Amino acid sequence: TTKHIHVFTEGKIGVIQLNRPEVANALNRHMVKEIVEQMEAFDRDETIRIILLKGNKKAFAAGADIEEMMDETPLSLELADPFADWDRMTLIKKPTIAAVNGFALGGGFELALHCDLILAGENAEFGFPEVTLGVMPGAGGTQLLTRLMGRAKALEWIWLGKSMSAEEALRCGVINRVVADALVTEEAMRLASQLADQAPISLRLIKEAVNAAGDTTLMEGFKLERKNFYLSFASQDQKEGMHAFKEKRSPSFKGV
Ligand code: CO8
Repeated sequence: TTKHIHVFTEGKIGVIQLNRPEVANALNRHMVKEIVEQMEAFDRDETIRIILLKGNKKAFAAGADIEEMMDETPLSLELADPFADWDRMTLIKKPTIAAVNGFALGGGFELALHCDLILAGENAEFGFPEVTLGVMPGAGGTQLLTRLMGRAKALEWIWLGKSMSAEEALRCGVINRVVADALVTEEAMRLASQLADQAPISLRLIKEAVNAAGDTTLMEGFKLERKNFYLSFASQDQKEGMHAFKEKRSPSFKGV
């Protein structure tokens, strides 16, 4: 049983809805643990192919819970090691999508950035206000945003603690799509279903290879890509995909 998230499935899509509306979905540690544990459970669940995270109309998540954080000390943080749970997010193998309405700030923005794809409503706001609190992003924000938009822009945004609109985030390559606010969930579910029809093993091997691109030399990246390409030929779905093409029908992928 979960306290701060609401979990449900729709077909092959596993949905995690952040559910602390009274504090704009501010993330306390327990909530982050619940999110990660549910992502891992969906990752292991053979009936689930795509994981979708969403908030509510007002906020995806307005950051780490400031009340919980205010009395921390360097040592209490070192011992609690809150970022160990965030590291677990980077190990999720299935595609993850963040559907963002309203605020995605601080840790909330970082949570979205930990997802593979971000779809946002036109009035969504992304930003790192940590600097205004006398701290800085801690759950990967400086690294993830810089990889997406480059050093100059990332520094400016994070230094000023300013929010960017969904349009700006789209233009800077930080998010994938902007849609009308009222259509965010619907469009995210549509995108998720399209992905759910693709060969799961291909999606998984592609995610690993694309992630390596940000983190390795070109030659190492080519090698990993090639190994994963070979590995895809171990799947029944490779036979199914190619036979379906020959037989002029749509493939039906099983994830094996
Ligand atoms: N933490 C705790 N409570 C919050 C937070 C938060 N991050 N954000 C909002 N709330 C609470 C408010 O205190 C308020 O509570 P109450 O009704 O009891 O006063 C309630 O949510 C509603 O918020 P507002 O009344 O302020 O609503 P507005 O529409 O006026 O404003 C905003 C919404 C703009 C989102 C505003 O609430 C705000 O600026 N919030 C703080 C945003 C922020 O600074 N986030 C960054 C936090 S630092 C961080 O994320 C570090 C990440 C690294 C570690 C991650 C580990 C988990």
